[in-house]
Amino acid sequence: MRQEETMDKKQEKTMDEKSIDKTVEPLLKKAKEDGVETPWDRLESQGRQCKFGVLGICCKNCAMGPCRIIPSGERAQAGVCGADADTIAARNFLRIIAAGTSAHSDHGRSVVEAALALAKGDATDYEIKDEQKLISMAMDLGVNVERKDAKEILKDVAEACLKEFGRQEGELCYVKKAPLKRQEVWRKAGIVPRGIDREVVESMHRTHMGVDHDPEHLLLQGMRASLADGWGGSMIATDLQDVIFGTPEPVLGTANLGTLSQDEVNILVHGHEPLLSEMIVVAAQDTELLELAKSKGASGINIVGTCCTGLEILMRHGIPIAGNFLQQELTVSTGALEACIVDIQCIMPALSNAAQCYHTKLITTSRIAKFPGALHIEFDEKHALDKAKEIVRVAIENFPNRKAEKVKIPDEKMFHISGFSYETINYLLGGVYRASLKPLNDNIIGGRIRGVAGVVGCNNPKVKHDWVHVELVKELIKNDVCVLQTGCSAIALAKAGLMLPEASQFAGDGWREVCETVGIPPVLNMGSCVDNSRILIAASAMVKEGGLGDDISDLPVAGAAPEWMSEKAISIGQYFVASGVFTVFGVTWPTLGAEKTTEILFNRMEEIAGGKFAFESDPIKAAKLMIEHIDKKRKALGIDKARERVLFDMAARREL
Ligand code: BF8
Repeated sequence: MRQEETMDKKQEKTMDEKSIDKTVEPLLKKAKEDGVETPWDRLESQGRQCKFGVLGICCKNCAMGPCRIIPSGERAQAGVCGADADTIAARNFLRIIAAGTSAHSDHGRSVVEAALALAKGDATDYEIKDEQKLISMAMDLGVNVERKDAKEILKDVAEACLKEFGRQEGELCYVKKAPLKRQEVWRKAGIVPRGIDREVVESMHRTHMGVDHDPEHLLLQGMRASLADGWGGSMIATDLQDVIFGTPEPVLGTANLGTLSQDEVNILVHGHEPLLSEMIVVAAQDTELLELAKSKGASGINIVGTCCTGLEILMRHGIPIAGNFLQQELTVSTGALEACIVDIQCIMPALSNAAQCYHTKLITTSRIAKFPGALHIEFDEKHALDKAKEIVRVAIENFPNRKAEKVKIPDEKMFHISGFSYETINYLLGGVYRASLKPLNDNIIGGRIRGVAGVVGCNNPKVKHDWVHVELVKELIKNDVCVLQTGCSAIALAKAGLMLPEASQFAGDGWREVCETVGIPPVLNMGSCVDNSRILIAASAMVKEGGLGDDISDLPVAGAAPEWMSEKAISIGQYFVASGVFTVFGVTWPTLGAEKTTEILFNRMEEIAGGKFAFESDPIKAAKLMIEHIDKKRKALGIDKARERVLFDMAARREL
């Protein structure tokens, strides 16, 4: 369905149009009976949504407005200040990126602060789990490691990271992790980020009334701000989380609401930062708390996650993932949650009302995020485990309040293999001593693998929950495309069973042979949304490995966010595009009312940065766009000849 059709339609959906997840229908019915509203209900009660907002051509940046441009051209062609549709849409787009960048990067800053506290001996519940990664961070940040112990190095690394946020001039250190040619592209376009905070502040300044009005100039700043996210805040978050909590390795996990327990204390962790959830995992194994749970009639403590906080503890500990973004209120509606612990981002304000319909305690924990009606227990990294125990205790004490007649836990539970960090993929392909992406490149050149796609992002009740993700990914793997995933998209595919090695039966012959030989699933879960930085590093490593050009924009790769909803998704999409990757968005596109601005994003950006956006809401058509792009790049590399079909004998397998 095209954007114009979705825009003109009231958002009423039959149950079949709402989700492919079998837990959704029964729990939507239960939620209704219990008086809980869900995003699907609220979308319906919105009626027709604002046409100007959907097209990106309304402006409320000053009190002469709000202004809107009438697309038919009969009336207003400019806001009161004279800004036309293109200026308004470009300004709005830049503000979206600034918000997304700040969310990822402020998360990164919290991790840096915790790391600094650990290094100074003030956060004694954390430890350094990956010293090798710490050393490699030190190298990238120009930190001298000689004659220093790990904590001293961590202190200097954390302080160097803090400088990346406040840097006023020059370039972010991590820019140098990109291929040399990519760095030159950015320098030539004038979009190398200086400091993370500076790019966000400048974006807000430029979009204030009466400052920057040239759409291309505004969108160049959008690229710069987004690069401060992908190659700055997000990458710092991923790297330091790996240092403190360990770099993920393959782990067997379970997904969906069947992971909730009938007879244990159920605790849901939701949000993005793993600083507290890591400690909740530790607290749940505390003997005293387990005894307390038993004394309250529970057989144990069951931690489950949702969204990116859930992915963080899934990737490192195999903690079950109960669902993705659109399932958060449904998880509460099971009536089986003793506590829903939230930190930051992607948490529906409506959770507060949902929790009040049951015995569930909604517990907010972040200094910057409070919800009316929730219990606030503020997290503090200096007393991390004590805080986690306090929160788990509240959940346990709440167990006797669970009402059996209000509990409905669906059976759906799917196994999956997750934990594919960049380092792990390197190791799986090349072994301990020769860890490298060479086998990946060789198989792309040889044609068994057609290319690589990053499929990421959210859910959105405007489209059938999980369906767009699953259909898009199935089409890609069927066409021999290796799929890397993060965020709620990864959770969708885990629930659908595509993250098991046996799912390689759904892949084309070439990608299936490689998956079977290496023993990996055809769809690889790389983690949370800040972990999209792992995909940037993998793409850079593919370039450095050789044989596939000398820039990310030469690679046969593409990206997609088919069910996106958040500003962070646009920021991610923009840093992929600015890094040279063709990236397709579904659902809706926020500049379609502005022809010139859309033209810059969908075409001109390719001339500037080698990547561009596209909008396609149909998953099969989106997959075809990505495959066409991959084939175009294969042709440019001269590897588009008929792709060989070789049956592997043992010698060939050993070589691979
Ligand atoms: O950062 S995919 S709904 S949970 S924004 Fe949010 Fe979107 Fe899920 Fe994680 Ni990412």
